[in-house]
Amino acid sequence: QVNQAELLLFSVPAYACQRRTTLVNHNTALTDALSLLAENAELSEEEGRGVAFRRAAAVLKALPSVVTSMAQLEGLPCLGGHSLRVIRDVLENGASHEAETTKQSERYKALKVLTGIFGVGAKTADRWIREGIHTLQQLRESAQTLNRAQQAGLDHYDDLNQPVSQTEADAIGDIVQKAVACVLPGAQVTLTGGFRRGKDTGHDVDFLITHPEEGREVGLMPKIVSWLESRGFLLYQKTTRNSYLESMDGPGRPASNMDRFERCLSIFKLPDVEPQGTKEGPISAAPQKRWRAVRVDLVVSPISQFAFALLGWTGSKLFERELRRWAGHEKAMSLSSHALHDNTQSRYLRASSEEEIFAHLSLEYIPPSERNA
Ligand code: DCP
Ligand code: MG
Repeated sequence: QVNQAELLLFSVPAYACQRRTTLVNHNTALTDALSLLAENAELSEEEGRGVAFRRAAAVLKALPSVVTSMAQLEGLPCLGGHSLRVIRDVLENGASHEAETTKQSERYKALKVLTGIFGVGAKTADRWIREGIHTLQQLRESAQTLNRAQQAGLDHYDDLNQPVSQTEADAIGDIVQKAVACVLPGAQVTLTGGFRRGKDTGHDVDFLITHPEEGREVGLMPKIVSWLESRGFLLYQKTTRNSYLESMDGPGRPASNMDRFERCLSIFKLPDVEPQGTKEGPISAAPQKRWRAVRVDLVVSPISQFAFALLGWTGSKLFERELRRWAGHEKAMSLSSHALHDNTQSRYLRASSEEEIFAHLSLEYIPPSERNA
C-alpha cells in the first residue's frame, strides 16, 4: 500500500523571481537548517556555498505543503547533493547533524556575536577571532581600534540586536515623513525592505525617497540628515554618495543623472513607542531609558530611477540576486537598482513602475508580499 502523501510531487520553476513566495513557510525545520548553513558559509566568506544553501532553502519555502519524504523532492531545482543530505537528515532524524554541530561550534558563535555589531563584517570578525577575541567583553578589553560605525554598533549592541517591530517602523516612518516634508515639500517617502514585503519584524527599517520632478531630489539627503540631527533623532549616521558612476565599466555609460543616488546608514534614537509594562524589572534607582536605538537606511533616488530603486530595495536579498541572474542568463540584460540595460540592443529600457520592469524581463509580476524567497 502506497502512502498517498508520498505521491505528492512538487513542481517549482528554477528562479526565485519566477515563484510566489509568501511568508507562510510549511517547511521551517528544513529551511532553518539550510539557512543556518548558508549563514555560516557567508560568515566564512564561502559565497558560492552560501548561495547554494539559500537557493535550496528558497525552493522549500515556495512549496505549498510540508515535505515528508525525499521522493517528493524528485525533479525540484536547486537541490544539490549537500542540501539533499541535510534535508534527508532532518526528515529521518528530526534534525540536521551538520546544522546542529555548526550552531554549537565556538567559531560560529563568535562570528555571530561579532558580526552582530553594526559595522563589523565577516572579514573583521575573522581577524578578531584569529587574535583570540570571541566575545564583546574580550573586544571591549582588547586594544582593537574601532571605527565610528563599530563603536556605535558596540554602544547600542543590545538594542540593535532586538528585532524592530511594525509599530516602531511606523513611528520611524512618521519621523522621516515629517523631516522630508519640511525640507522638500512634495518629496515622497516609501517604505522598502522586509516591511514592504509584509514582514512583522526586521533588523532595520528601509526607506526610499524621491521627488516627482527630476532633479529636485539633488542635495536632499544632507538636508534630511540635518533636520533629524538637530532634533536629536540620530545616534549615528554616515551618508555615502552612490558609487554607481565610478563602478560602471560594464555595459555602456549611464546617463549623467545616475550619479545622484545617495544612501544614509543611520542609527535612530527612537522615543519609546511599545508599551513598557513587560520591560519593568525590579525597582531600581537607575533612571529608566525612554528610547531605543534602531537601524535605519535612507536612500534618495531620482524619479527616473525610482522603479528600479524600489524593486532593488524591496528584496528579499535572494529574490534580488535571482532577478539579476535571470536578467543576465535568460534575457542578456543587466539589472541594477538604477537601470535595466538590454545588452543585445545596447540600450537602457525605461520603466516607471515595478510592473514594467517585470514585463521587460518577460516575468509574471510578483507583488512584494510574494518576494519572500
Ligand atoms: N539591498 C541592496 N543592496 C544593499 C543592501 C540592501 O540591494 N547594499 C537590498 C536587498 C534587501 C533590501 O535592500 O532586500 C533591504 O536590505 P535589508 O538588509 O534591510 O534586508 P531586509 O529588509 O529584506 O531584511 P530585514 O528585515 O532583516 O531588514
Ligand atoms: Mg531591512
